[in-house]
Amino acid sequence: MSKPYGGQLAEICEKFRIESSLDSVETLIDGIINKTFKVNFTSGKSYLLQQINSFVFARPEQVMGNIDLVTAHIMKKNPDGCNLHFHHTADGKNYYIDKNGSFWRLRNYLDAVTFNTCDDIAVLENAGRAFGRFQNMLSDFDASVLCETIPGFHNTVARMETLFEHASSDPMGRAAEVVRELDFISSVREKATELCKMTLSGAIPTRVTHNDTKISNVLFDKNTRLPLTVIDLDTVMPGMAAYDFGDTVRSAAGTASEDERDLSIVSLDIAKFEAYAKGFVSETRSGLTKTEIDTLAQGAFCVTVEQAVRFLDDYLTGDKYYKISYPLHNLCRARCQLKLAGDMLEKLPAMEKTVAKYAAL
Ligand code: GN1
Ligand code: MG
Repeated sequence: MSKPYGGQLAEICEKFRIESSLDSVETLIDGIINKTFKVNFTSGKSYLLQQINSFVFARPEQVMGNIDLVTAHIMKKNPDGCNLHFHHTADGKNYYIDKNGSFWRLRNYLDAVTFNTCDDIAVLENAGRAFGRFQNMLSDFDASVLCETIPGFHNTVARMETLFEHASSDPMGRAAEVVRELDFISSVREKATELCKMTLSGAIPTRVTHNDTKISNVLFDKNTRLPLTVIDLDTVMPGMAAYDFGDTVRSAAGTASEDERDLSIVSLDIAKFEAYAKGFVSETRSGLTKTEIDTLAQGAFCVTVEQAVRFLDDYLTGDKYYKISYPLHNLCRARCQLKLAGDMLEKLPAMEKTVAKYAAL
């Protein structure tokens, strides 16, 4: 049995009142923010134990407060579905802070399959349905009860400003390496911040959204490949439907993974885009405004540029936010996202036409 944290994980699991002994622990590579373990008990049951990254989430108890409210809402809407269940400690909290101040949570383990990239068109359409339904389930959720767990999370305007400030203060002496990237970002700055500005002015409504709709955040049935549930509710808070739509396009409708180094193979696959758009738009066309529908495709471009800005900013400021596997990882991620965004810009008219086709059905 592997013993990450020197066996301390058993003690942490006990706090969540699991009535069995810890048998084995598997470290899962799951996302690039939190640490995730599959903990297997002698009873035969498994759970997902996560250590929340408190550099990213300064107030993890607010994240867990939001999750309590959102999971209860979804459970009411979808009582017979496959739902996330976070276990509570003896004092009724859905988290535990250990003696080192680390923040832990434990939920039911769902035996399912996830995709980081995906060539199966049917899976993409189903991912669209899953995130579309998730959006619908939250359409009557009172946004005012949610904490903004990461202020300005999808404020592309502010993220751009921060990037350019860091490019000029250059704390790590890396700005000279990214001149071309900064030039490209400047050239698309207006288009990439347009939806964010429309939301700030009220032209696009603010909704309760997932805000991290990577395709890896949908669980699919191992056999049928139908969507089971949407996971990673850490950033559910007020946001833009177009960014939720767009982030799945960014993560799943490209021809390569998020950190591909061979930029010659990075582009948007229009067939994948169409499959995803079909699923998402079929579920949401009656709930979203015309302006929202009309700007969904642009949302993919905006969120992809924003993601590049975030990776590049992390590179310029010393790689503190995202986990990296090698020194230039964030720079490579940023370059890959910029290549994808550039291709999306060229294909935007076709993408908009595709969305309009499914909106009109
Ligand atoms: C992070 O939670 P995870 O690792 O799937 C990030 C997202 C980014 C994504 C890029 C809280 O997602 O916003 O889009 O990495 N989450 C947070 O892979 O910053
Ligand atoms: Mg996340």
